[in-house]
Amino acid sequence: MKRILTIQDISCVGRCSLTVALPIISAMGVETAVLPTAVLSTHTAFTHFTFRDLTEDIPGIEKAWEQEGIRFDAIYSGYLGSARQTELVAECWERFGAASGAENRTGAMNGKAERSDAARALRFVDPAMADNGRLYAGFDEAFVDAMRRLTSRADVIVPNLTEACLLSGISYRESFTDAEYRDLMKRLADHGPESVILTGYANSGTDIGALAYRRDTDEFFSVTGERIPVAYHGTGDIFASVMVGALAIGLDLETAARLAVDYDRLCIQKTAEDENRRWYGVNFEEALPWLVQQMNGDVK
Ligand code: PXL
Repeated sequence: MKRILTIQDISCVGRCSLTVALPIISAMGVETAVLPTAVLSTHTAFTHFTFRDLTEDIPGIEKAWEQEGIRFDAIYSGYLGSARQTELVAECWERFGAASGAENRTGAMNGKAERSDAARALRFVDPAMADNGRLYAGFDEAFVDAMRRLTSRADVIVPNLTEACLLSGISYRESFTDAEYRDLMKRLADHGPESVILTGYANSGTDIGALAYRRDTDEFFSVTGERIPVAYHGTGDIFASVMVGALAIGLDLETAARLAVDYDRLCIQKTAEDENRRWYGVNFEEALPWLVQQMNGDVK
């Protein structure tokens, strides 16, 4: 069984970060280890919330894992609480993601279905820090710079449009032409990551999904579905979780993106149908049986 380490906060209520990544990646048949970076009462879009930074606990956890010889097949970071924590993610890549043989990575990034056991861990970064043209509460330019440094060393990054603009230095606007999207994606890949997957990509009035770019083949592809005209919090965390789970088991980039787009859409649909829905998060739980079914047959 593959093992992913996910590094992000635990927001006790609000269906995001670890409370989303754990159930989803586990349901995909992948062991999910966690490194919680902070404990919050809810995510930061609520009016009242507590935030306990766990940075001080991380070096001790790392040391104990090192003593145990623990290794991961993929290391996935999401929402991080400080610039220092971006450095700790890179440290985890070195300490728990090293190749068992020579430093090499084959497979998902080269479009092949298999990664050799000797490959180093997949470095997967969701630069969760902004949406709708604005940074989330508590982040500043220094954090954006730190996240840029981290993404430059990643294999795969999954920004939304606001994050992509912040990382590439392009000013945010709601719509881009196809040529502008391509320029944005290439700029991000030029900073380092092998693959860039832009979430919330809308190429027409009716469809929405993801736009992907692979630097090794200089190829773009998009994966979209019909847009459900609602906007819910937490869909980016769901997308990232499915993507990394799928890549960890060796699915190629396009299959992983298709699965993530379709699952996210189903979660949004279930939420829109729910008369008792809450204003935060999506009903990803009700869509889990579909995801498990895909893992048991259709996509493998
Ligand atoms: O969904 C991203 C996310 C994760 N964790 C926390 C957040 C947010 C977005 O607002 O506040 C704490």
